[in-house]
Amino acid sequence: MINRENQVETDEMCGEISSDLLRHYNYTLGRLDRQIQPAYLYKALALSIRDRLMESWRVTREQEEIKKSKRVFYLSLEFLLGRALTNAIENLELEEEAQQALRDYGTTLEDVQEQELDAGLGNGGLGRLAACFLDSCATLQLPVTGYGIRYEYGMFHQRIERGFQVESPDHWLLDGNPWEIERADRTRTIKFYGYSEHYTHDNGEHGVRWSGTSDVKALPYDMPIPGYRNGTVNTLRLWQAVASDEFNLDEFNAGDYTEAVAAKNQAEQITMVLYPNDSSVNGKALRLRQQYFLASASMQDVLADWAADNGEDFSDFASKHCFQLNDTHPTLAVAELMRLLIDEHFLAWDQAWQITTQTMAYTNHTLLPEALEKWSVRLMQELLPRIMDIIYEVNARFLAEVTLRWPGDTERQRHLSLIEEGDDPHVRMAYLAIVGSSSVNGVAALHSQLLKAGLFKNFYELWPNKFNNKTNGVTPRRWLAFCNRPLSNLINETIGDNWVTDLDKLNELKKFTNDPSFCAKWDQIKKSNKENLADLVMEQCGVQFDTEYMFDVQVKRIHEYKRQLLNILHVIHLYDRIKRGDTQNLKPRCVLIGGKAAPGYAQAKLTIKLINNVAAVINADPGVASYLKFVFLPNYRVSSMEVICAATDLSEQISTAGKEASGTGNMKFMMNGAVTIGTYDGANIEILDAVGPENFFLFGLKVEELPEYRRLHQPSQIIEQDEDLRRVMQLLECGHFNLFEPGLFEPIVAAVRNPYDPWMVAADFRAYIEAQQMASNAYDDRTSWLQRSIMNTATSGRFSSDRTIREYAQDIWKL
Ligand code: 26W
Repeated sequence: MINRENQVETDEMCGEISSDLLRHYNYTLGRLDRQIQPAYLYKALALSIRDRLMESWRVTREQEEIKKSKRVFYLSLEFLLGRALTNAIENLELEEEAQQALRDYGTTLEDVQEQELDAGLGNGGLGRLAACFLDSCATLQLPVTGYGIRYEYGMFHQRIERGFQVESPDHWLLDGNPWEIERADRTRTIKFYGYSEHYTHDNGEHGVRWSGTSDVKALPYDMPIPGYRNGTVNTLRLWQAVASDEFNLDEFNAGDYTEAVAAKNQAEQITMVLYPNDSSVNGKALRLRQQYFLASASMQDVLADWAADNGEDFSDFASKHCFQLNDTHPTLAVAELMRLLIDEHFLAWDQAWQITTQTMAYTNHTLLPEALEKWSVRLMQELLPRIMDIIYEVNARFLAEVTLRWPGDTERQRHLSLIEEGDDPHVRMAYLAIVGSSSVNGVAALHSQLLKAGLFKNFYELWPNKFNNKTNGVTPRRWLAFCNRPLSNLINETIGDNWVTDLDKLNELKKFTNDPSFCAKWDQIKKSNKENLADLVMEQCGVQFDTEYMFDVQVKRIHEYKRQLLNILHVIHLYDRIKRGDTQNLKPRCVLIGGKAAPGYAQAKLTIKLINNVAAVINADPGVASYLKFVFLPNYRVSSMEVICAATDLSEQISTAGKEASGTGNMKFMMNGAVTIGTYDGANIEILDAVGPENFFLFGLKVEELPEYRRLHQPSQIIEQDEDLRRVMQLLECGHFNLFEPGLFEPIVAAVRNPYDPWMVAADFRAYIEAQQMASNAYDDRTSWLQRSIMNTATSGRFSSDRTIREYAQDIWKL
């Protein structure tokens, strides 16, 4: 056994970055290249930086063990981390030294960071939120650990062929991941299949165990999560599935060794790929396996630590733990914790239930009915029989409570039941999450309101105190300080650098909206950021963006509710105005749309095709070039947003009211001084409130207006009566954008003309066009636009994830 005293301190182990870099390049990576290979230079630098995280990582862990304070576990099927290198370097304040070291190799940090693949272990907002939260927890020095899945393949790579989205696998681990540490000693065993076996303990009591299972091993990999210049390094633990040696024992015994080894694949498939569905459920058994795999591995991991210190005494467990469920995806943790406490630690139901409900907390991220998870009882019974037993018992006891509250109200019982009855009964995962938790929160004020009034109304009546709001936020480190160095330097010169961990300080910028020299610098920085984006657009799309034009940007997953279509209609309208010579007060724009469509979502994929076809017509027309450019930027991801948000003038947040739970891209744009054009939806409402209506282009129907408008909605009549929309629809319907692909866009035309269009595109068209014209006019008056831009940054303090996490820590986690 080696004593701590005998171990060399990291400080002594690490020399200069430059010598460590060389050592890792030659020895760790074993490279003998005459010419330095950029990919290996990145890796050697990453390893040198990781060395510098190690000591703080160990100390953070040890201090937590000593303090024995309450700990929080953030359970999520998705962590959309993006790149780690610059983030780690900046957090450790090693930028200068790293740049210095790289100078010897004739390169820069900016170039080397391009070698790192994004860790794309998430779809969009929900996964990126989890990453921002981890950053804030480390910065606020809170004892929070992330638990997730180490997908072999992350979010697919998107490329565009003939205007269509083409997906390819994202094998991000192929060249290894320098940031992770394998922890084989913490491997867990996860049960599947089998049956519940009832037996009698020695003391005569009744017990249940889950027998006859096919087991899979869960092997954890830890990723360091550094706080901002504070010595704290928290942990994200990602589980990988590995076949157990006993896997397919029968075949081994039958002597079919090679067949049996080959069959290990099945077990290892569990963590092979991230499901690319965003806001629509996929009922595949493999997805259910992923969810249980994460829940079981994580709960076992926590209980093992507890039992090591406290034996079988669970009396203090609830006051020392909190599990935050990122949507319903990890909700089986509720049933799994019950199972472990009852079957393996022999607690009585009531004590186990008290611990479970006291420690679990659930965050809802969507109101869309198609995104609400339901699992077939039949499937669950086969795959997770013991878990299904427990869910049935939770439900029976819960319905008894409902009966007490509303005697004889069978209608209400049916509505509240965790089981949706029918030919093929399903478990309602959101209901399991609500019943099993002490807190249920939405992610923006409006969204939390709508949860109480609609989706979860019955539960709200039953338990009003469980419900609360936690408006989302984003980390100001990645989303301002690091991705927009020039702007953050200017802010530092002007008001000092405390804003990085206290974003409300940005308020002090308000004073400078009338300072001409400050405004000129602000303008200059935006312009140079726009040049960076223009370079990216040229490289990716072959289209020249002019930095004098307004940069009008919508980047997010492609979904009908987000209404990229409305944006396209506006672009076609501008094109139509140019072609008919109505250019009087038309101001030049570069419009950029980016985002991935779920591979099975035909309408979203067709929307991408339409963007590309419209863009091809516009960009090929020299008569249009002095007013309008339009591109679809392929493979939108975290690292592209870092370039995009710093360079945007106008941020498009145009969802149908009541559909976007919060939005977080809206906050990144705002922080970087973009002005929003948006609907009264999600966190837009709070952004509008913070920045003031004169600095925000609001348009469109409000949630409370929609039902009435839906009843009377006659899109074809709107089209008939609105000359601009009529002309736009004519261009679409006559095949102007698909001359050689007849009929291709019929589903899109039909969607706009559908009287039951859920997204109300035609209804908001006129208001949108008018708001766009106001934005154009405003941009034309550059001095006042700059003031608007500065005001957006200055009032973005509320949208720091530090604020959000403080609220979670206080109200839910009780840290
Ligand atoms: C089960 C398939 C599935 C996968 C992901 C269903 C639903 C989802 C998520 C709810 C999609 C998502 O990312 N939601 C977004 O969460 C963000 C963070 O709270 C919000 O800002 C977005 O408004 C919300 O759409």
